[in-house]
Amino acid sequence: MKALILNSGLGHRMGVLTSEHPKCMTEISATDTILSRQLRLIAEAGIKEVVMTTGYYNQVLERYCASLNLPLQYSFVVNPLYDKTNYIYSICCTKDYLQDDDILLMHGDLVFENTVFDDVMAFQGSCMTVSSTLALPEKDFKAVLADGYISKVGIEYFDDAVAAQPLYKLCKVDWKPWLDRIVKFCDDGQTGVYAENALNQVASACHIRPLDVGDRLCAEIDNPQDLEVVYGRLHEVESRTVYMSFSTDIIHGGHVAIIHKAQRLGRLIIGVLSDEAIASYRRFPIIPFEERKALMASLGGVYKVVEQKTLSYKDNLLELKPDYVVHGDDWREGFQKPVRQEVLDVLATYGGRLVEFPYSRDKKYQELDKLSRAQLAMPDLRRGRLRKLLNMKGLVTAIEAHSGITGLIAEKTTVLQDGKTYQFDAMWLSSLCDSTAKGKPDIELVDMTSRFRTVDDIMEVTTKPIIFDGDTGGLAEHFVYTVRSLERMGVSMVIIEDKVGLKKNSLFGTEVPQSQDSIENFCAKISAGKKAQKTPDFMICARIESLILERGLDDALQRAFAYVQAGADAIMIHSRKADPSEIFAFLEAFRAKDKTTPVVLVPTSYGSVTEDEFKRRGANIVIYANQLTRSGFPAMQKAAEAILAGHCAQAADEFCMSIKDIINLIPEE
Ligand code: SPV
Ligand code: MG
Repeated sequence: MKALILNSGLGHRMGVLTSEHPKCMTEISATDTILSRQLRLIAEAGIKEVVMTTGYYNQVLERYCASLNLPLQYSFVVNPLYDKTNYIYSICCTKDYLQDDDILLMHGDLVFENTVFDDVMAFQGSCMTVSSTLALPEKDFKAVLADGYISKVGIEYFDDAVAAQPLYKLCKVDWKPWLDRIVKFCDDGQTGVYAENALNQVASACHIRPLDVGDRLCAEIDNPQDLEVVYGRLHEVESRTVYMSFSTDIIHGGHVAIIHKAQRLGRLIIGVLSDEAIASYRRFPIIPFEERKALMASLGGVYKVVEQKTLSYKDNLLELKPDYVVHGDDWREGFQKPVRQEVLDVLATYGGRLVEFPYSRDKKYQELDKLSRAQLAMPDLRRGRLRKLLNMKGLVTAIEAHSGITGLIAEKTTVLQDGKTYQFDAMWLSSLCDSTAKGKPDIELVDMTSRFRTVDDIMEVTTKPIIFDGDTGGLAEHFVYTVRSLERMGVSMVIIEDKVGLKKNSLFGTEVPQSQDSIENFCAKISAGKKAQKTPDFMICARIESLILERGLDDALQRAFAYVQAGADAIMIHSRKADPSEIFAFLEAFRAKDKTTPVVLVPTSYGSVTEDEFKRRGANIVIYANQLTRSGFPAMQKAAEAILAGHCAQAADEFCMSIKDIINLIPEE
C-alpha cells in the first residue's frame, strides 16, 4: 500500500500562517505539525512509500519531510499548475506512481485521531471516513450513501447525506476506475473541479463504503478558526489516559500487541498487580513486584506505572479516573466477570469507557504459562516459597491434602469476595488424613515411604508449598534422614510434635494414654534436624502438646522458648478446646517475649475464630487440618447407601458430578 498526500494547495485562508511554508507544516500541538502527525501514523502502520503532491514551497516541504527522519520513502510530485488547478490535476500528475497498488488517500490539511486512522487501516475493503453524528457542514464534503456504499461525494449534497472527510483507503480494483476517470477529466481540460466529481461518475465501480468515525476527531484545517478548534481537540485527545492491569511476569507478543492498541487511545497507565494479589488469584509470581514494575516501566510509550493492590480495579480507577480501561475480552465470562462488572460500574460514574480486544489464545502463550507453573513446582523454587509468603502476607493459610485430587482442590480453589480473591497459600500433609485415606489409624503406622509417596503424588500436580506433618519425627537418628528427604523433595516445612511412645491423634487428648517428650530430648531432635538440612529455606516447626495433655500454659511457654533456642524455625501450639482462650493466652505471652518466630495454629476445635483475629493476635500460619477428608467421605457414604437402598446406579446420581465433569476436571497435559 502507498500513501498519497495532497499538498499542492496554496492555503490562502490560513493568512500569515502559510506565508513561509505550505499549510501542512502548520503546528497543531507542541510536538507536531499536520504533516508530521500524518506521516508518523503512516510510518507506524508499516506503510513504506509516500507519494506527495506539491507545488507551492515544494523544496521547503521536501527538506522538512527529510528532517523528520521517518522510515518512509517519498516521491514528491510537483503540480506545475498548482495555482491554477484543483487537486484533481495534482492526482493526475501522480498517475505513474499509483498504478497497481492499494492507496491511502488523504488531504494534506486533515487531522485525525489515532483510532480513526487505525480503523481506516483495519477496514476490510475500500472506505471513506464519514460522521453520522456531525451536523452537515455548509461548505465541506458530504457523502450520499446507497445500499451501504458511497454513491456521491461533494459539497452540494444535502439530502440523504452525511458529513464526510477526505480520508480514503482504496483497494487497487476500486481505485483504478476512479484514477482512470480523473485522468480523463484532466485530458478533457476539467482541472478546476474536485477529484470527487470524477468519482461520482464511476462510484458504482469503486465499491467504497462509509466508515463512521462518529464524534472522533477527523477534521480539515482551512483557516485559523479551524486550527484553534483542532488544536484544542487534539490536546484533549492526547491528554486522555488509558488504564491496563497486568499480573504477568513474562511479556510476550500478545501483551505487546494489546499494549500497542491501548497506547493508540491515550497515555498508557499500567497497574501492576501486587505479589499478594497475584498469589491469591493465580499463582505465585516468579518475578517479584519491583522487578515486574520496572519491566513495565521500561516498555516504550508507557506513561506511568502504579501498583494495583487487589484484583479489583476500583481504588485505582477512582484515583486515576482514566478515560479508558483496556482488557482482553476473555473476562466477559468466568471468574473475572464480577471484576469486569465493577469496572463498568466505576467507569459509568465519571463517563469512562471500557475497550475490549479479542483475547489471544495462542498456544505458545499457554505453553509459557504452563512452563511457569512447572518451574514453580520444582523443588528448589517451591521449598522457599513458604518463607516468602510469610514475609509477604504475615498470615498464611494451609488446607489439608492427602492425594493428587485433594492437592488440586487446595491448589485451585478460589473465591472472589468484595473485589478481593482468596486462595489457600499452602497444603498440609496431615498424618490423620493420609492415614484415614488408607483406612489406617493415625498412630505412625503409615510408614515414611508411603507418606513420601503421597507427597510425590501431590507435588506432581500442584505448585503450592507443602507443610508436612512429621508426627513425632521418630528417633532423632531417623529424623535427620526424614529432614533431608523432605527437603530434597521440595517440602517447605516439617512439623514434629513433642510426644514419645505410641503416638495417638491429639484430638483424643487425655482420653488415651499419650506421653510428652522431655524438653531436652525434643530439643536434641530439633537441633539434629536443623544440622541435617542443606538449604536455608527448609523449616522445622516444633509442635507443643502441653495444652492437649493438660500440662498448662507455663509448660507450653517454657517449651516454646526452649524449642526456639534449639533452632526451631516456628512453633505450633495445639489445643482441643472449643474455647480459644488458652490459645490466645499462649499467643499473648509468647509474643511478649518473641516477636518474630512464626506461630502455627490448627483451629479444628476452636473453629469459629477468623483468620483476621488470629493475625491480630500474632499467629502466622493457620492450618485447616482435616476439612477435605471430613467433607469428602460422608458424601461417598451417602452415594453408597443410596445405591444399596435404590438397587440401581441412578439412585446415587443426585450426589454425583456428571461423568463429563469428572473427565474434564483434570485436563490432560
Ligand atoms: C493431623 O492433621 O494429622 C494433625 C492435626 O496432626 S490433629 O489431627 O489436630 O492432631
Ligand atoms: Mg498428625
